[in-house]
Amino acid sequence: MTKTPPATRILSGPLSMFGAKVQIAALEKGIPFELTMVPFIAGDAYEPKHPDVLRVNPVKQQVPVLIDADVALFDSTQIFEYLEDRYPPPEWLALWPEGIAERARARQLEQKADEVFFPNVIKLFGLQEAMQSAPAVAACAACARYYEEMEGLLATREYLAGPYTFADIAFYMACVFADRKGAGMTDATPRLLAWRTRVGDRPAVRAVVDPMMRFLASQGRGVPAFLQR
Ligand SMILES: N[C@@H](CCC(=O)N[C@@H](CS)C(=O)NCC(=O)O)C(=O)O
Repeated sequence: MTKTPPATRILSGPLSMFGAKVQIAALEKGIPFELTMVPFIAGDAYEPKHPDVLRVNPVKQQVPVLIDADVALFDSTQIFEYLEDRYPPPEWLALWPEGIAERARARQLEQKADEVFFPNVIKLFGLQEAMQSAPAVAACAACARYYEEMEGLLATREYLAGPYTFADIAFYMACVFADRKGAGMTDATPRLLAWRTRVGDRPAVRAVVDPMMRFLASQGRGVPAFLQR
């Protein structure tokens, strides 16, 4: 008997935090998908470029890429929007909250995780040998300030935007990479630490993050202490 391949394809990378976002969201929603991990070489580069990545994302040449029949998309945030439209609640798990204002706030938090918090972590990628340098110290301080801001949100709710949403997925993955690069959260933000455990214990999150950590370990690279199980 021939097996019908899932309609949806996701192209990600073994250490792609943006790809992991999409994988987690698809698993949370229970969407059947076929995963292609693009080649990864030492030096944190995805080479050679996969032909489908070049076709769908020719300028940026980045993962994740999602292909679903005649829809082909790049950018994790754009893919989140598509997944919620294509697999809407109540049949599929809602990953945006109900209510226009709540959804807008959740979208903003999702975007801030990628565009406000994560750029500090990207700076640290190139400063691993100079963590005492002024730019590294400034990037770590910016991460700490962002953690404090999220700690404030969690005073009144379990997840960043109320219910569990794409915003939590995005920020969780950004936090994993921040920790890897020396800007992890501390006891100064206990609610955020509890949030990290809450999100990290979700089966969909573990199903993506655990193999990623195994990959890191297989390469002799450090695994964040909170993910050493
Ligand atoms: N804004 C994009 C960022 C995607 C991105 O930076 N992808 C990285 C991997 S995490 C990549 O493919 N890098 C390979 C390269 O730039 O050559 C998104 O949200 O998907």
